[in-house]
Amino acid sequence: MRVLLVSANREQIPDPIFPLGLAYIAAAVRQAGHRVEVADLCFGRHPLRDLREQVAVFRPDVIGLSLRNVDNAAYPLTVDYLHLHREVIDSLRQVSHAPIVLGGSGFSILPEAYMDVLGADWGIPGEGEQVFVELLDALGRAQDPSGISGLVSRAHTSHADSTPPAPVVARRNRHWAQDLRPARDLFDYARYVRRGGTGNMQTKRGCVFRCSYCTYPLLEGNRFRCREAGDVVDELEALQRDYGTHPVFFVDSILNFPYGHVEALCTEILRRNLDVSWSCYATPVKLDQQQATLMARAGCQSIELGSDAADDRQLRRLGKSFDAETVERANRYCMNAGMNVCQTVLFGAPGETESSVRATCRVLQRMQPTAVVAMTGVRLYPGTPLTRLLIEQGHVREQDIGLLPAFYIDPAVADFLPGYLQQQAVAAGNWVLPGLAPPLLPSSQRILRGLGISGPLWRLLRKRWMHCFNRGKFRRPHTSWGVPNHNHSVFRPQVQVPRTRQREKHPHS
Ligand code: B12
Ligand code: SF4
Repeated sequence: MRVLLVSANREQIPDPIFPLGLAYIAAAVRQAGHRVEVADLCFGRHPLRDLREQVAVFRPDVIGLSLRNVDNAAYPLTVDYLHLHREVIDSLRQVSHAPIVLGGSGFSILPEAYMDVLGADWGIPGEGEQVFVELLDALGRAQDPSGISGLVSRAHTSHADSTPPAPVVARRNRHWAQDLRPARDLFDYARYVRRGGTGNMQTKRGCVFRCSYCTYPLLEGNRFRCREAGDVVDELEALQRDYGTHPVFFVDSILNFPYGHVEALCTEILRRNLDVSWSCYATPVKLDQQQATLMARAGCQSIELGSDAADDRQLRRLGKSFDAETVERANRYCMNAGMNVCQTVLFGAPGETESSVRATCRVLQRMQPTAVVAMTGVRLYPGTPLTRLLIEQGHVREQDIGLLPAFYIDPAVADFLPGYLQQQAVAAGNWVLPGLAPPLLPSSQRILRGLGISGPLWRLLRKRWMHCFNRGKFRRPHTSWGVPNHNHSVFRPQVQVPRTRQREKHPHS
C-alpha cells in the first residue's frame, strides 16, 4: 500500500522538535513492506499547499496523521492547536479519499474528542507501530479492521471508555525497539538539528511513578520497558556518524530511573569513547553524586530535574516520591558534577498556599540552578489521578476536561501567583514562565541557532548577554503558528480557563 505519514506539528517554541514518534511509525510501516512517504509541515512557507500537491502526486491509499501537541499547556497565555489540526484534515480531504488515521501523544490524550471533532476514519492512541501495521494489513486485504485491539474508529467513539488504552497497548509491545530504528532518512533530521539545536532519541518507554497530574504513564504505560545500553549507543553512534556530531535529547519520561539504566548507558558511551553531548529529563529520586558524576563524564551537559516543588507537603500532594531535601541534594550533585541544571516547578496545584509557594521559592534561590521553568496552574488531562480526584470531589465535571484546555489553580493562591512569580523571575534573571512571559523572542531563537549555538537554550539564561535577547514587549503568546486561545466561555472558580484577551492588555501585571 502507499502510505503517507503527516507530521502536523508546526510549533517552533521552545524549539522545532524532530517528530521521533512518526519516524518510528514510518520505520514499522516500511519494514512491513509498504511504500512510505512523509509530509512534515514544520518548516515550509506554504505547508498546506505543499501537502495538497504531495498528496495529488503520491495518491496514498492510507494517510497517517501525527498530532503531537494539543496546546502549549501554559496558563494564562494558552495556545491551542486544534484549528491547525483541522486545517490539515480539511486540506487532506480536499484532495484525497484515502482513510485518515490519527495518532501521536496529543491525540492519545484525548482520542475520542479528536475523533469526534476532526472526523477521522481511525485512531490509534498510544504507541502505534504494531497497531498501525495491523490496520494496514487488514485494509490491504479488504477486511474489516474494527476488531483490532488498540484501534478506535469514528463509529466506536461514542461508547468507548474515555481512558486511553495506551497502557494496554504498551504491555503488548514489550520489545518495542527490537530491530526498529526511527526512519530519520525520510525526514530532514539535519534541519531540526540546525534549527532546534538538538536531535532526539528514546532509550525506554513508560514511567512507574504516579505524579498526580502527569499523562506520561497513560501515554507510555506504567512499567519501564528499557532498551539494552549497547543498542542505544549503536543508534547514538550511527546518528553522530550520519549527521555529524550534534547534541541529543533523550526523550524518556525520566532517564535516570530505574537505577542502573543510565549507569549502563553512560558506561557504554565511555567504553566506546564517544564524544557526544546530551540532555534529558531526570528525577531527584536516587540521584546521587556517583550517578551525576558518571552522567556528566559520559556527556550529559544539561539535565532537567522534574522536582515540581520544594515544599514537603506540596510534594506529597503532587504524588511525588521524594522530599525537598532530596531535591536540594540532587540539584547540588548535578551542579557539582558540572552539569547545567533546569528545575521545572509547578505552582498552584491543590493545597498550594502562599507559604508553600514561598518555601519552594526560597529553596530555588538557595539551590542556584542554571534555570527554572515555573508553570502557573496545572493543566488537567483526562484520566490522571488529579483529574479523577477533582471529579470525585465535585470540583470539576468530567465533560469539562477535553479539548478546551482547563487549568487548576488553587483559589488560595490564584491572585497571588502571577505577580509573585514575575517578581521572583525578575529578581533571579534565569526563570522561564511559560504562559506569563516567554523566555525568548522567536527571532532571537533563530539568531542564536544561526550562530551555531546548540543544546537547550535555557542553559544560557544566566549569561548577561542573553538578557538583551529577552527585551521586548510580549503582547501575545509567542508561537510562530499557533493562535492565542481566547474563545472560552466557561469559567469555574477553581478551574481556570485562559483569558488571553485580558492578559494582552496587561502583559506584565
Ligand atoms: C521529550 C518531550 C519534549 C522535549 C522534546 C525534546 C526533543 N528534542 O525531542 C521538549 C522539552 C523540548 C518538549 C517541548 C514541548 N512539549 Co513535550 N514532550 C516530550 C515527551 C516527554 C516525549 C515526546 C517523545 O519524543 N516521545 C517519544 C516518541 C517515540 O513517542 P510519540 O511521539 O508519542 O510517538 C508514539 C505515539 O504517539 C504514536 N504516534 C505518533 N505519531 C503517530 C502517527 C500515527 C499515524 C500513529 C498511528 C501513531 C503515532 O506512535 C509513536 C511511536 O510509538 C512528551 C510526553 C510523552 N511521554 O509522550 C511531551 C509532550 C509531547 N509535550 C507536550 C507539550 C505540551 C510540549 C510543549 C508545547 C511545551 C511548551 N509549552 O513548551 C513543547 C512543544 C515543542 C514543539 N516544538 O512541539 C505535551 C503534549 C500534550 C499537550 N498538552 O499538548 C506532552 C504529551 C506532555 C504532556 N503534557 O502530557 N517536549
Ligand atoms: S512527572 Fe515524571 S516521574 Fe512523575 S509520573 Fe510523570 S514522568 Fe513519571
